[in-house]
Amino acid sequence: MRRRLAYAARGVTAAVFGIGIAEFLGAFLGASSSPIGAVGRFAIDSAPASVKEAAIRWFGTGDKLVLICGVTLVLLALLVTAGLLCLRSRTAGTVLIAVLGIAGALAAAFGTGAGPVDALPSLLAAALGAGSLRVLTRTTGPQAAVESSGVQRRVALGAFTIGAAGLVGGRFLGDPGERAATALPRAADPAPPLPPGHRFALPGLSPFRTANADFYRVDTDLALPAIDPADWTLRIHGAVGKPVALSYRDLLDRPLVERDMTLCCVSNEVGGPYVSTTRWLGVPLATLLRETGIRAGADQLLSTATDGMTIGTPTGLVLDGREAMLVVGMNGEPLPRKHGYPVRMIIPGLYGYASATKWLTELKLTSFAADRAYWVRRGYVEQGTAKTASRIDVPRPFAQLRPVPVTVAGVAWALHRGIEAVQCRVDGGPWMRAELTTDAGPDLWRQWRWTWRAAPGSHRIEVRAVDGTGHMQTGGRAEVFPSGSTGWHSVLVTVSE
Ligand SMILES: Nc1nc2c(c(=O)[nH]1)N[C@H]1C(S)=C(S)[C@@H](COP(=O)(O)O)O[C@H]1N2
Ligand SMILES: [Mo]
Repeated sequence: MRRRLAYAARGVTAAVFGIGIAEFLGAFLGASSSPIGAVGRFAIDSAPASVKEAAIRWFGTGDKLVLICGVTLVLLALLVTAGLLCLRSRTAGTVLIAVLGIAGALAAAFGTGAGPVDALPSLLAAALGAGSLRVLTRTTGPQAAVESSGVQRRVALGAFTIGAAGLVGGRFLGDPGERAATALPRAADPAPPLPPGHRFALPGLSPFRTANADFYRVDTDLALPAIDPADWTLRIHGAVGKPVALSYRDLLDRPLVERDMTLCCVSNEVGGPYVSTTRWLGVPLATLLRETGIRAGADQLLSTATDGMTIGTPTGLVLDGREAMLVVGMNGEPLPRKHGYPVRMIIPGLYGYASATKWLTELKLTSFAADRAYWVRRGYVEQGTAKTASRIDVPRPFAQLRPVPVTVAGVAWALHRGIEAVQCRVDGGPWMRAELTTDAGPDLWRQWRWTWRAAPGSHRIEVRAVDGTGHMQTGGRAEVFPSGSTGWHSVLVTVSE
């Protein structure tokens, strides 16, 4: 038994040694070369849309942590197996470790946004892991004699320590922290003042403007891209008369506009949290695109990010007069890293997967027939128009209430169409008109509240909204895939004396 344990531990030690050194060196090559990150990334990119939705639904923004833990557990099991295999055949154990490393290298090389160089750390991990496993399990020759003397155990401990230090060091080096404080120019065209009465201040109700730290985050990245704005360029090419390359400075030198807008995610379930509102600062995108001379037939604006994400937006919508922007600032600060620093896109009216490219580097004028974006290849619809939605923030689900007038409140949004009315009902009764905050524009959500004379018992409160074009939010339930969820949000509460 002790011998088996020792061999299992050697399998793990050899791999920690190899992966640790590789992760450390990989930190100098960039995020996509991390062997563990590469396998995680591969899992994310190849998982069917349904699995991803389930992961988001069950784990929310913690889905990535769960993924990393899962990959690590599977890896540990395989390494223990490699160690145990060495009891029978050292060659078999070594081969297993090498095969794992090569699989990591393939995942790294072919991952979204990666290239052949990214395979190097995993190949190194394979070589170091396999080599050290052979040394650690040597039972003949000079090492065999000292096996019992503890020398080999010390060698193993040393290898483990070096590997662990590499892992920690690699993490540290690979993550440069929050972006450097860049002072952004003032907007030439500041956000119009929000009308009086544009918000309610109620405990539990989502604030009209979301703090940057609370703004929802959805992306496919395990490690946040780290981009130095000094090295950043945006290429605009494809079906244009005059391709251009712009630096961060070029963007900041243009007249900046500031607009308040709500953004939401196609993965948001009915009543879900993936919707937020902020004050965006950026460059008007339509003007910039027109300067390049867009050619006929370019019905898709395909944007690419450093993480390899591709997002396709209907060109016509970008140019139809809505406030499409290349964003550099959020709520009076430079964009935070997790929201796309240094530059992202925002186009009112569309879900994030069809408009809100973070860590943007490339804009290509093309057609929907010629190019398919990341989520479209995975079955989501090309035209990612955001659907009308409304949410009850208070009371919370399963709240215990007293039979007094209760304030029911929440938010409603229909991006770029605006909200005209919100209605509530209890236990399937008649719909009652909720009170709305003053309309601050069609690109923004509206808060609403309604006073309910709560009677004892268990009750279901429901909400629905009418958009600015007069269309009632549909009560028919639809799943997130392939074009966004629909249905009325409801909460169950209990009222007792
Ligand atoms: N580069 C990149 N941009 C991206 C994504 C991504 O995975 N990578 N996710 C998109 C999706 S699905 C949404 S909903 C929004 C979310 O933006 P946020 O995280 O700033 O809220 O970013 C979009 N832009
Ligand atoms: Mo999204």
